[in-house]
Amino acid sequence: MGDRVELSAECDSITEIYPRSCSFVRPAVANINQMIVVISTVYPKVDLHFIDTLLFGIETRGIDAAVCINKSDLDEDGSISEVFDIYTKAGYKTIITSAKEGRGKEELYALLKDRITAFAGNSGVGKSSLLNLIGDDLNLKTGTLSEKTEKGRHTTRHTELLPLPCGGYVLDTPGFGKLDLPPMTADEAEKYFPEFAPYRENCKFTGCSHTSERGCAVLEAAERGEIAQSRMESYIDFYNKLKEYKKWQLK
Ligand SMILES: Nc1nc2c(ncn2[C@@H]2O[C@H](COP(=O)(O)OP(=O)(O)OP(=O)(O)O)[C@@H](O)[C@H]2O)c(=O)[nH]1
Ligand SMILES: [Mg+2]
Ligand SMILES: [Zn+2]
Repeated sequence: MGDRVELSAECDSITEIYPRSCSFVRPAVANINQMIVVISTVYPKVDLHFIDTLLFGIETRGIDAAVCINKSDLDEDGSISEVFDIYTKAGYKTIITSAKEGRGKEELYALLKDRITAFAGNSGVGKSSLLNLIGDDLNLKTGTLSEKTEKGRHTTRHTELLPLPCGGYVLDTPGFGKLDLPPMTADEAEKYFPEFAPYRENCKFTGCSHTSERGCAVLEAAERGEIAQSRMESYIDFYNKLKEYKKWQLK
């Protein structure tokens, strides 16, 4: 969803599909300039590793990423502020919303204005509900959660491109919970963790992998709490997984 095409004079067929400026397999979208990763800390509970995989994939496409923590009305144990700190510290614009109570509507609106944005995240986090909050007439179908698993029921089945009253477009996408890492060598992974940038020049060894070296400025920053522990763990996991990639998988 999101391809730019040329139509025949009668507008009944596609005569050309233009090259994509960026494209994703999950969610299946193209030519967007921003992706908002929607999280809920309860029902369904956030999986930080999955969120980091999503953000990593967005970074590799060179488009803007933002984080939206929804269902703030259900926050009982303060985990929203923990997650907020993790992604703010990582340099991502992070907002807190409640589609149920209308919290964060203005901030979300400001983020979407005049841009082409795709929403991404697990099923049941409230992507469609947030869009209904923004565009009063959208009337997107929203789902219930499975009582047994507290997970979403994959209510949105297809990606929908919606024009916004404030200017811009937004793509509502079906939720998903698993994602492969984009193919690259392990040494490239550090580029896609924006919060490493101020530190990586100061590592003792050139070619430092930031996974275990002595004198690694990135690991030291994590030690001091300037880089979130969960982000560091995701990075080390990605690095090790990418090391396992075979040459043919990098093509
Ligand atoms: N309490 C609360 N419930 C919410 C909020 N946002 C969404 N929900 C509920 O969460 C459930 C799932 O919402 P959806 O908007 O369908 O979630 P989705 O992310 O679009 O899910 P998929 O389409 O399956 O990917 C529904 O029962 C919503 O009413 C919120 O801010 N607070
Ligand atoms: Mg939906
Ligand atoms: Zn290092």
